[in-house]
Amino acid sequence: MIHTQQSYQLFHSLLEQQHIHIHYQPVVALQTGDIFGYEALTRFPDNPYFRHPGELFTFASEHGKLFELEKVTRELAIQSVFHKLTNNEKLWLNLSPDVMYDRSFTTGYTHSLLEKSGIKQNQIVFEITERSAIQDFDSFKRVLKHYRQQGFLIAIDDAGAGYSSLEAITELQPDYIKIDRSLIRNIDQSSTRQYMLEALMQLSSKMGAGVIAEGIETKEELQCVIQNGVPYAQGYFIARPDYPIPSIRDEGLKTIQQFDRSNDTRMIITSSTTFYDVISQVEAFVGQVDNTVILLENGSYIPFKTIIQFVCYTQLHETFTLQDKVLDKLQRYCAIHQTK
Ligand SMILES: [Ca+2]
Repeated sequence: MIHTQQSYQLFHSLLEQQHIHIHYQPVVALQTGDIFGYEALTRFPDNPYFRHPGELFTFASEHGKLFELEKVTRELAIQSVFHKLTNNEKLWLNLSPDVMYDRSFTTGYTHSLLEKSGIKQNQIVFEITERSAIQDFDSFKRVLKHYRQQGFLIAIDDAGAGYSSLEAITELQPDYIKIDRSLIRNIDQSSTRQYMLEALMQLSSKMGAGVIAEGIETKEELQCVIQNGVPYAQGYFIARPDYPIPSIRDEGLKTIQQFDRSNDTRMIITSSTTFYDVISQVEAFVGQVDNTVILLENGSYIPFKTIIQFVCYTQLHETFTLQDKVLDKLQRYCAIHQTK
């Protein structure tokens, strides 16, 4: 009881005397090594009652102070970063579902805070933590819709850590999926973890969500996630959370920039590229999926590459002849499809 009272006093003094501060951990784009944004993480001085942020947030939640604590940390996170954040960079803010339900969260002070700081809504990603608190997906989806309509983005934290995260991903259709560090640890040595990553990558690409691998601590883990086509990553090997905002560690940057991408399927279409060139590239790509087949109901199968060729040719054959230069036509073709 005494312990609780002292914890309570400490909690309030942390909040009121502004002992809480924010560290920022970079999220890096794995194709280029550019910084994609930062996750804001709560920090406070060493003390006998709260050893790490998780304990502080649990205490706040148990004593009805979570909203207050998250408000302070969110405001600090925006205030301490705004003069450093470029237009292309995003800011990930951890948020409990409970807080998003709270009416006073929706009153728009986040807006006025953003207006003052010059950060746009679509630079803010609410990172949903503590999925166990999402009891009712339908009502939570309505809450998220409210934020989405204002331009905010949504990420699911700790994906792959348990069944509930898969449910959250499919139900909530987030803009970003953060792969839990438990799945990333030693992923280079575990084919099972790589299969799980692959499955999450497929799920996210079907839903148009970006994937961020969290907790990268070794060069081998970083190489493995690049190899698996993960677009973004964060972790100690790339940069530790810090303030002022840290840059990417040399070793991490080197690993990203020197990664051998020669096996990647990519092509640059210039004004002299012909449709034949594009088809050749597709042929090269389908060579990589030689063993994949689509099973039919009657027990027969069609090779996956045949399906890709079929789709390509039928969609494009009326638009192009093989000798056609494609850049201009392709741009028009794609524009037509985007507006549909
Ligand atoms: Ca997080």
